[in-house]
Amino acid sequence: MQTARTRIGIIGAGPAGLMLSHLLHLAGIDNVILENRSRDYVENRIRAGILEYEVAELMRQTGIGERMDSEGSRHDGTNFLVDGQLTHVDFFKLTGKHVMLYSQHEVVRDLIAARLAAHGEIVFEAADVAVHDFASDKPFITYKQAGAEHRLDCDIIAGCDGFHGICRPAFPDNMIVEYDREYPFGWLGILAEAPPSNDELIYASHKNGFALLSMRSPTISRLYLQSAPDEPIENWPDERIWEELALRLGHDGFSLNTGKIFQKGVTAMRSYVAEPMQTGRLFLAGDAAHIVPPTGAKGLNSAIADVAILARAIESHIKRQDDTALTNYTATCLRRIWKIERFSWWMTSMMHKFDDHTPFDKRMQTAELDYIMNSPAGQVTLAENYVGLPLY
Ligand code: RFL
Ligand code: PHB
Repeated sequence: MQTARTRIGIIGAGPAGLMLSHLLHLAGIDNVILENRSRDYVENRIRAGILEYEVAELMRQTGIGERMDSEGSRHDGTNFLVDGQLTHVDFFKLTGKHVMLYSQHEVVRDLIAARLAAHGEIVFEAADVAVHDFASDKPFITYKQAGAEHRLDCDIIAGCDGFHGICRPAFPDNMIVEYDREYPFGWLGILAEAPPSNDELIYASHKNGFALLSMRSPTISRLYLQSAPDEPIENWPDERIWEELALRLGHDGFSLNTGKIFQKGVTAMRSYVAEPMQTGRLFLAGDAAHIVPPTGAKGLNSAIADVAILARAIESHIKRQDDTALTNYTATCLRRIWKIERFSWWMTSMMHKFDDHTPFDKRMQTAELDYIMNSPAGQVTLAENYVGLPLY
């Protein structure tokens, strides 16, 4: 067994683990990341696209915003298409803030590059990662790499290992209360070699179901269609996808650019929160503790918000021997998280087709959309949440 020591052992090199490592490094706190996948895998995992205003600002302020500002694009608003009627919601006018369109895997690449340039340690392809003795003040992590067994001693373990990780299941039996909702639909997402058909996103509510037009670059479109949650991908040959996108996104003056589809996948939709997010010296952050349906574009952003809070709390513990913020970590995060859960659930409920809706439910949904799209107060509510609530 090879042994090593660090202050903070971080499990997972997704946005949460990498940003935590970066923030701790800037605060002068030694840390190591253990990731079970390869660097190539995490740098090419296609997921989110929208960064909230304060998340983008955090990237700029911590020296990793350069590529985001040159290769990403600033979006001052977004569009909602409801039964063929287009409404533009101007975030900048309503809130003074914008969002950035910049792929999650680019954020991951920037963070990995920054950590490695600063001689940070990321152990990729770490197998059988397990957490131990976190009820004491001497926790440790064991893992295997290239056949050799390792032990990493630390002061604190950060479980940034996503929804299917090992940290949440390591909590004592019956300690975690789970709040969960599964939606009766999924999103079929594609990447296509097609110039975006619009300069800003279009969220569409159509009688056939939801659709979303997004993009990754001037030549790549990212598009989504509401589908069954367990839809076999064979049910969706390319022609059917383009036909349905053209139908659901269609409106006056719009024409859908098509092209070669080079990535296709179905994502199930759920809302989930685990409480508490900490036990002893083990702290969860990001998808390890909570999941949202992607309609509000919040998953990546709330992972970053958690670790911004956790990094400050760890700094106060290590530099000032003040444990107040660490003790309050769950409560501080959950106040924000439940608002994000509410917004994501609300956007999902408002924009999707529900097969079990009664005629009354359907009219409630229509009235809500009509109100939000046509009331300045309704639009401010939407815009304020979409650009992001304050990080702290
Ligand atoms: P991640 O990104 O899942 O990273 C967890 C990392 O932990 C590793 N891991 C382990 N490592 C060691 N040992 C183990 N036993 C391990 N088990 C797991 C994993 O390999 C991985 O590298 O979680 P994190 O960091 O909390 O980040 C969360 C975000 O990835 C997620 O919330 C977003 O992608 C969600 N999401 C969106 N979020 C947004 O903010 N805006 C969006 O526009 C948006 N769109 C989306 C999305 C997610 C989607 N999918 C596919 C789920 C669109 C889609 C389609
Ligand atoms: C994306 O570009 O992948 C994207 C954008 C907005 C969302 C979800 C996903 O709400």
